[in-house]
Amino acid sequence: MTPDPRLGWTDRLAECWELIGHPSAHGTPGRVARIDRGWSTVLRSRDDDEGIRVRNIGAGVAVGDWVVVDAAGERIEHVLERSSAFTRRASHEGDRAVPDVLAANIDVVFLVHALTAPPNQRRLERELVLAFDSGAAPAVVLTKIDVAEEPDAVVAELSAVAPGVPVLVVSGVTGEGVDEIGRRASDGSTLALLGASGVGKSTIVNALLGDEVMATGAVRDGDQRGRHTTVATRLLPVPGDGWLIDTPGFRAVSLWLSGRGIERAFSDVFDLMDGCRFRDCKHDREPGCAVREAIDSGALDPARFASLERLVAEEAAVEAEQERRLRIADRRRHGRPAPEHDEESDAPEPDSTGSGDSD
Ligand SMILES: Nc1nc2c(ncn2[C@@H]2O[C@H](COP(=O)(O)OP(=O)(O)OP(=O)(O)O)[C@@H](O)[C@H]2O)c(=O)[nH]1
Ligand SMILES: [Mg+2]
Ligand SMILES: [Zn+2]
Repeated sequence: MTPDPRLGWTDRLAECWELIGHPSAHGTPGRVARIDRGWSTVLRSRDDDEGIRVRNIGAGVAVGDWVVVDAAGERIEHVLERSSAFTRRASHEGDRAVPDVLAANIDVVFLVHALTAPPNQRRLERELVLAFDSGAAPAVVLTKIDVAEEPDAVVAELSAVAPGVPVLVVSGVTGEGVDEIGRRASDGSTLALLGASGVGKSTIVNALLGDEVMATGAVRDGDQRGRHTTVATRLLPVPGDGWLIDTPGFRAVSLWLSGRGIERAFSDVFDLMDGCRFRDCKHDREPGCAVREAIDSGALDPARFASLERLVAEEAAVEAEQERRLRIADRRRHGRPAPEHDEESDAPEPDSTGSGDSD
C-alpha cells in the first residue's frame, strides 16, 4: 500500500522508504499525530480519525514525523529522515547539549505572539534563528488585534527585526486575518504554531477548523501569561488539504545548531558585512567597516548587532559541547566491541513528547 499523499507524503519520503527496503518487511509508513509518554498515535491516511497507538520508546520521534511501524503493529521501527524540524536545546538538561524537537516535517513555522503582551525584538530575533534553522519558512503571527491598543507601533518594531518574513496580524476570536494562515495550508503542507502559553495558538486552530477541537484557557490578568492549557502537541487536518501542528506553550528557546539560521535571520546585517573593506573585518574599529558605518548613521540598531554577536557565541558554545560529546563517545568505542546499546549516548532520546509544559 502506498502512503496517503494527503498526509503530506512526498517523493523525497518515498526515496527514504525505498532505502530501508520497502515494502516487503515493513508496514506502510504513517505520520505521528500525537505523543503521550512512550506512545505515539500514528495516522495512515487523512481520513483516519483515530490512528493506531504504538510504542515509541527509544525511537526519538516528534509529532509530524513519518514512521514505519513493525509488522505486529506494536512499535515504531523507523523514523524516516525529516525534511525539516523545529529544534531547540532542551532547557532541563543542565549543561549538556540535548536537542528537543517540537515539530517535524513542517513547511511553515508560525511564531505566534499576542499584541497585548508583545515580545521584545531580541526574543523575536532568537526565535527567527530557530525557525530558519528548522528548514521551514518562518512567519510571524501577532494575535489579539481585536483588543490591541497600539498595534501599528508593535508591528513596525517587530517587522524591523524580521526582514523578508511575513508578519500577519490576526484575531482568533473575530477570525480577522485567520484566512491568511489557512491559505498556506494547501496541498498537504504542514503548518506549525509555536509560541508562549496564552498567546492564542489553539484559538487560531479552532478558528481555522470552525470547531472547538482544542481546549483554550484564559490568561492571567496581570502579566497575560497563559496556564498551559494545551499539554500535548497535536497534528490536525485543516480545510484546504493541509495540516496544522498545535503545540504546548514554551518559554525558553535556547539555540540548537543545525543550519544557516543566524545568517538568514540576520540577512540584513550579513549583507552589510559584505560591504566591509576587509574580508576578515571584526566590525570593531577597522577602517571601511560597513557595519560600523551603518550603526553610526543610524541605519543599523547597535542592539541588533550585539544580539547577533551573542547568538553567534551561543551557537559556538553548543557546537563545542556537541563536539566534545562526540569525541568522548568515539574514544570509548575505540578498542572495545561496540556495545549493543551505546552506553555513552546518554542523551535521552529526544522523546519530545513535546510534552506538557515544555518550559
Ligand atoms: N481577544 C482575544 N482573545 C484571544 C485571542 N486569541 C486567543 N485569545 C484568548 O487568549 C486565551 C488563551 O488562548 P489559547 O488559544 O488557549 O492560547 P494558547 O496559545 O493555545 O495557550 P497554551 O495552550 O497554554 O499554550 C483564551 O482566553 C483565548 O480566548 C484573540 O485573537 N483575541
Ligand atoms: Mg493551546
Ligand atoms: Zn566590518
